[in-house]
Amino acid sequence: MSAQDEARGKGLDPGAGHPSTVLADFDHRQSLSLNGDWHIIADPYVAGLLDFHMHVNPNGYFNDQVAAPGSNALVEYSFEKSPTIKVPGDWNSQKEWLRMYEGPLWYERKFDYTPQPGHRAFLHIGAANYKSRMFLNGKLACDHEGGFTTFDCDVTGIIKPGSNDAVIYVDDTRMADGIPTLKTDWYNYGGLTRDVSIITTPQAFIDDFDLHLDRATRSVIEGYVHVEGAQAGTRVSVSIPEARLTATATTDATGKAPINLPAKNLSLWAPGNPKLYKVTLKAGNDTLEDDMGFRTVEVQGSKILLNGKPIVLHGICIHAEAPYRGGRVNTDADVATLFGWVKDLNANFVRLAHYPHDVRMERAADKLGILVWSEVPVYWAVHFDDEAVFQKSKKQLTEEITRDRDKASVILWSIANETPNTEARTAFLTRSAEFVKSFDPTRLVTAALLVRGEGNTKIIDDKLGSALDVIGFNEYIGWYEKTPEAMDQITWKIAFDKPLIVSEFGGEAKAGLHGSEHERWTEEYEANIYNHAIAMLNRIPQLRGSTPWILMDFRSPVRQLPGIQDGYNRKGLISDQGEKKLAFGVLQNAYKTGGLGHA
Ligand code: GCB
Repeated sequence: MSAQDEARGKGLDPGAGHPSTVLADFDHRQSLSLNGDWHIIADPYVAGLLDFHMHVNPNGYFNDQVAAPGSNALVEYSFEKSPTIKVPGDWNSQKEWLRMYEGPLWYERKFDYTPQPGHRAFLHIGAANYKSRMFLNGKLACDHEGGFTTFDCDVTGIIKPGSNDAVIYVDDTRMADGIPTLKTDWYNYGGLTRDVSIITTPQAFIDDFDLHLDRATRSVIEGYVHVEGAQAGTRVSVSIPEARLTATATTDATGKAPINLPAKNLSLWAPGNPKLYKVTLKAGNDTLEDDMGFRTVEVQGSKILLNGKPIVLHGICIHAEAPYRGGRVNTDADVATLFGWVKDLNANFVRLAHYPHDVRMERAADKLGILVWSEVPVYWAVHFDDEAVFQKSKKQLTEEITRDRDKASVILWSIANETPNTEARTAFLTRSAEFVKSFDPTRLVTAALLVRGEGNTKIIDDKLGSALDVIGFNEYIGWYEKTPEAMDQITWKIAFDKPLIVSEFGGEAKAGLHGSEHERWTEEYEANIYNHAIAMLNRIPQLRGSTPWILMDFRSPVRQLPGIQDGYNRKGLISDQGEKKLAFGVLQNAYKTGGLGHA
């Protein structure tokens, strides 16, 4: 049991707890940034929450007590006198003494605020890895679990005019029953890794909407607008001024207004035409704008159709690892660098592995015409036989989809990566797939599966494939097994008449290390893997896409070889310092000539 659970059990958080919400299109809302310096206290013994007999400490750090000058009061901490780090930013990258720290850590900062009458305020957290607890002015605002999904805490009742004091407790202790679980091939960057702000909305406001082109005719925008706090019968409108389109509707008792907007002559969003329209949503006193593309995506037999036409996805995997400086991607500059490389590669697709990324990534993909595979960190051996773990994954999927269903670039929701082929796993992930299809029927469901082998035959017959629209598979011939040349002998047996995406392949190379194409760790060896893999994978007739592993080298505690890895997974086409390796050119050329996958 984590200290947070212990505290919850002891009454700090009785009853149903303090849930958070997710505000759709939050990045177009009026907001006050809380980025900048926050005081921190690392608290491995959870002294800020629990006393010496593990009872909830009513004088916990969330009160941010200060002993009055000259008083003799006993206060054994001081945010004021504690060091600061930057938000957004993980703590490991900012302080040498926190480099390997995993555990609870407190953040504190003050800010001025002027509440607007008839408005609500939300504390917005772009991401807090992994469990977090948000306090404002000494009061608990919300709890959250999940290190990569965005969330918002309603602080309307506790924010005040003038100075406010925010205290946030973040615990990145890895948990067996967490999502992800104990072991991952990426660094467990702890803390407030993305933007933090206060968002202001009217009392009744649009908190969620889904507006998409219908698949059948591609000439109607359908979906709904949800108005939180609205009375039944509230008038809602959706308009696209540039296309002279407006639809109106009224909310039902649940706050939902169904939208049906005939839209015959829209310029459809696609990689060659990343057309975004300004969309204006209104409900009562609330007006919200968004920049949206309209397109359809579907599967027909073993083909993927974008706007009714077959498409080949020339992609690359990306971790949310910031180029050059390390830590998590959380700035426009990080995003521009990554997508600059994606464009240079002649790619039209990215797999945002292995968890939801900063919203800037999807916004940039929308603008640039790059298609997106988005994933939740149901990675490797999570506890598939635990219902509570299923509920956690469902919550992460809900948060991810609620945030990003307004982005045309996102076409695939991935529910898992490289999970063990067991009955419990298949039952769990079949439920996930069903949930995603009901929550967002407009996109496709996928997962990255493992491949099995019999001699030179590679077989894709994992039962989970039946629950997916598109089958992703990872293979590492030439790296974890056999040699690059062995790929020339491989034949494929695929049990499904469905589109396939090779969601990973590759090998490691240290940038600048040269040698023969048979010498592991050299750029030549990695390029050799790519050359043989491309030829081998092209023998799969229903291969509709590829996202080799990976665009850039990234930190990982399981990669220890001194002088070569030094704590980094080196399967990047580019080093963490921006040096392109030979394999980059191999893939760039394949994508230029349409040489990987079939329409
Ligand atoms: C995989 C994982 C990925 C790893 C990669 C590797 O299959 O999905 O997260 O980093 O292999 O390098 O082994």
